[in-house]
Amino acid sequence: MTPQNIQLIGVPMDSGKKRRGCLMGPDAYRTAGLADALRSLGHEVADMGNVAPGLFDATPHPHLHALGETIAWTEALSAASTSACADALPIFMGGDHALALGTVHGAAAHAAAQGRPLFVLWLDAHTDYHTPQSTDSGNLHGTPMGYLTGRDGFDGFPAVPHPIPHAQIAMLGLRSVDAQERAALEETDVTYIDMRHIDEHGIAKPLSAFLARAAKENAMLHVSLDVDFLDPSVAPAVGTTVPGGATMREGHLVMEMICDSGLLTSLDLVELNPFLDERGRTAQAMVDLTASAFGRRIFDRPTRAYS
Ligand code: 6HN
Ligand code: MN
Ligand code: MN
Ligand code: MN
Repeated sequence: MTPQNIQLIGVPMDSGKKRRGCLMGPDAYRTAGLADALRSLGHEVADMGNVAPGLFDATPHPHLHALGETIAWTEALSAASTSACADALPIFMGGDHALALGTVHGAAAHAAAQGRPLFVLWLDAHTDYHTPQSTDSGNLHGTPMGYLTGRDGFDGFPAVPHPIPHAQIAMLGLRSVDAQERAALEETDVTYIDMRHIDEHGIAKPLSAFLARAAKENAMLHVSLDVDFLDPSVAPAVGTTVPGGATMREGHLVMEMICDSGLLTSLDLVELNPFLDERGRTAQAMVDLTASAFGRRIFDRPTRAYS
């Protein structure tokens, strides 16, 4: 992989759900050595410190958890993402998945200014396609895909002038989809690849088709990696564990293929809750996956054909 200019941006955002702990995520990635892992692969890496939200109205909403704080984060992150995308390849060290409300919003503005489409790869057990009206939990980390595709109902949030067309989105690793999300998504041409599909066909085929489509359109690619994409047996440090997830090798293969595509322009690492970790193993797993996306290889040349 050609050397990249990477900015690490800490996002200690914890407002997207009630259970606390994701605010410790950025420091867990720093402690696990993310910057040095990327430098050892030949990249230039700058740790830009943490983003903070502006002042916000903390009046409780009857249904939505921490609405005012989440809106303030979205505004701050959108601006931070647009400017980081102009200078470098940003890695947003979360923080919960509500941070994608802002990071993808900002990346979409940057892509639009470049006249290029933005493709989004959502690696998650969940689709996160709720609106503030459809969510049962009131946890806004379940809504970024709904917001970014331009669904109605996000009053108070920044307008979405560049909604991501569903055809430019792939969701991979799905195994926990609420009824309202399923009904809405089935009306769209989003690419959803659930665990059953992965079991039957493998993870490589549907992913390479999506990446080929992005390459053909000269797209920018935002990847949003939720810890719960992985099976909880290898990544326990997440509040929303769902059994039956991707193996560590499936995770690496996805990241290696992203690297080979040369398409990656921004990355979120989300939902790590260090309070729930076991001796840092989940933080380490996320660092290792990130390294695979930036060129870490078992061997540099492919295995020779047998016989
Ligand atoms: N995540 N669908 C559930 C909800 O509360 O709306 C779970 C959301 C999980 C959020 O994956 O970042
Ligand atoms: Mn998620
Ligand atoms: Mn999830
Ligand atoms: Mn829900």
